[in-house]
Amino acid sequence: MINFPEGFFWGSSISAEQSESRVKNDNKGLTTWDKYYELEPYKFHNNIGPDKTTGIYEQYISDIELLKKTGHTVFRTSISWARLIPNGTGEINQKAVEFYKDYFTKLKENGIEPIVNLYHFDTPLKLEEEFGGFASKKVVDAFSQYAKTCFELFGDIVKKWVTFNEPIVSVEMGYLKQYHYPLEVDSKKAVQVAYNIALASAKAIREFKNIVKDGQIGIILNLTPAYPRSNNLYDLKAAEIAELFANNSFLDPAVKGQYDKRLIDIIKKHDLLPEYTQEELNIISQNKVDILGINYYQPLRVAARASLPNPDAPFMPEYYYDYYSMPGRRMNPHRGWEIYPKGLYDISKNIKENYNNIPWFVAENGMGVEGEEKYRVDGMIQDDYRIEFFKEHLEWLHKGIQEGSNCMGYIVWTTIDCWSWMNAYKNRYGLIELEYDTQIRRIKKSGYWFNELSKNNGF
Ligand code: BGP
Repeated sequence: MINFPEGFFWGSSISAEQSESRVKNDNKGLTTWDKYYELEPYKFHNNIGPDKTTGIYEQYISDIELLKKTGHTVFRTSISWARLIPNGTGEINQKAVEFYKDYFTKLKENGIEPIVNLYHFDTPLKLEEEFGGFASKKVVDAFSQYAKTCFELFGDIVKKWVTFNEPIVSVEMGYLKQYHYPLEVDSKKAVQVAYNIALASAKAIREFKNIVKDGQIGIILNLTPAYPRSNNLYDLKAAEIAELFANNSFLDPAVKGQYDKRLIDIIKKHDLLPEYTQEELNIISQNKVDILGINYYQPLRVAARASLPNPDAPFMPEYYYDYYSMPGRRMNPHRGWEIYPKGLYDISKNIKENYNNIPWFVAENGMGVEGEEKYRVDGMIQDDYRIEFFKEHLEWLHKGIQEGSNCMGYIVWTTIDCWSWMNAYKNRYGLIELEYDTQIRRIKKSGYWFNELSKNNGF
């Protein structure tokens, strides 16, 4: 039996844009995802866009019953900025206020603590079109105002808050790799957006401290430990730089209140320094996170580059490394991600040794599988592969905790199968199955297993 510390929390994560659905007359504003889907619907798996997703906006009361049946002691979701403030700034949508108040209150009444995130890739379209999204300091201030509104409206109910989910993904996918709107390839802007988001997070934390005196606030980062191909000096150097971009870039400002000098030097060398002021740097250094959420899916394996980079190509972190496909690595073929449970242990050591052992929790960990219907027996999806995936990760996490890591809980991705951006409903991650057309929900074998896990506080 592997036992977790007393008070360890168990739950799952989902996000607003991926789960709520848009309903007639709900007054939700448009997001960048609506725009992207309108422009290029064929880029989304089976042409499914962000309008009809998992229907939580209408079904949250019965969904909370399912959360209870699957052992949730916590549940993480996000507020849709465009639902609450349809234009991103200005008028508040009262229907959204009622919805979120009731949603969060009902969770608590059922013994489930809500962990609420403010931004999960879903910029209100108006702010993107008018100002260029997080590339603009105006949007930094709009975010801080939105955060303040949320703390004032819901801060008496919700006590655990998060400013951003996976900000590096917004930067990479929006400004380097063209998976998220605005689909640009602009390294200078990418750096500006990364800096602006770190600043927006710090400004939101500053608001939080004035309003919610008895809560905690953090940020959720997807950490992908960078492993070198070998002990060759240049492989090691490649991994060091990959680590700086992939992990330190947001960990350092969030937890330490400042950037790593090595990263600044590289950014300077490529003439990519963002616009900043000393006053902003002070805000970042004075408003660090209380807690950290960590999403872990896969490691980042790198090697020294085999060729010289083209000096004229737009800058990418890959200027300094090649991706390395380790022979014999275990893969989740549906998602194309390596499965490496020990990564979670390595993360726990990194946080303990290099980030003051700050209290943290796993905020996402999971396995997306395509075509899960084929595993249905007697009406239930027998997702033993997912249970194995969780167990292996939990074993390594447990080892990290035994060695002193300050991990407070394990939250998986995801609750009910949800809409995964361009992959839409291709890969299913849920503890609970969604029959998309009818919106019927059924608990999977992993959901019942998760209930036992939570009841026993271990397995
Ligand atoms: C994380 C996101 C989630 C979720 C998950 C699964 O990066 O925070 O929103 O989507 O990954 O990944 P995907 O949906 O790309 O398969």
